[in-house]
Amino acid sequence: DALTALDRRVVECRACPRLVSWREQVAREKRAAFAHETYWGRPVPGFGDPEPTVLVVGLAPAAHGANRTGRMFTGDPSGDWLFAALHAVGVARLPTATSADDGQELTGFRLCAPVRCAPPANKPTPQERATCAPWLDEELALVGARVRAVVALGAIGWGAALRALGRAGVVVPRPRPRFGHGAQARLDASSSALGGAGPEGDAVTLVGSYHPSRHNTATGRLTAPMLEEVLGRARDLGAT
Ligand code: DU
Ligand code: SF4
Repeated sequence: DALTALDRRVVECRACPRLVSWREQVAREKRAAFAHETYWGRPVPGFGDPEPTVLVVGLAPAAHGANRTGRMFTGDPSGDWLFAALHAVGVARLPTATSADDGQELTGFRLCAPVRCAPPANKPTPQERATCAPWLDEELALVGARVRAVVALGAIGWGAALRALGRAGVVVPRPRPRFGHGAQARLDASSSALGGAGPEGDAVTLVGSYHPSRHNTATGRLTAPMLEEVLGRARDLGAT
């Protein structure tokens, strides 16, 4: 199908020289704990429901997480938190995500990233973000028809999600809605292929969460109940 065809093209992408060389270097050198594993070392496609009502937008694959396992948020501490919370709110089949063939499945939810290759220091350049944006646009065009909520993980995910929604024809107000944990912005989607008409009209609601990176979870800035509250809210928005 069209989504499979898109994934097949995404994983062949070599448009960003710095990221191609980094993702492949990490895959060669590995981390001691994964010394005997074959790293994916390529772009990571979206994962989850092919007809989602909720999209979760992160930042980029982790060098030893998705860049190792080949599946979004799979095999790193951020993903451990995210999948546990997705399971807690009833949309993930399993509470863990360890490898691309672990049997994990999402219902109603889909995970995607505005940058699809692992960047050095988790920091893509503005040019790399611009180069990768069309992949997210294509994915949104294919899977967006039922999307009622978008969860942005972190301020960068929030900005990337707003820009992608804007490109898809969703109305992004000025000044732009501000990121915060639990922040919520209802955006008019009547001029876009996203959203579909809910009881209160054609809209997509953007919801912010602190990113479940170790920096946030280890310091207690983000707790499991905080993440579950946001994901549960998005699940309920998706059901309207
Ligand atoms: O081939 P497929 O059944 O469409 O699944 C591809 C891939 O996506 C598989 O790893 C499960 C996942 N997935 C999911 O998480 N949620 C769905 O509703 C459908 C598929
Ligand atoms: Fe291609 Fe995106 Fe990877 Fe750049 S980051 S090489 S555009 S998949």
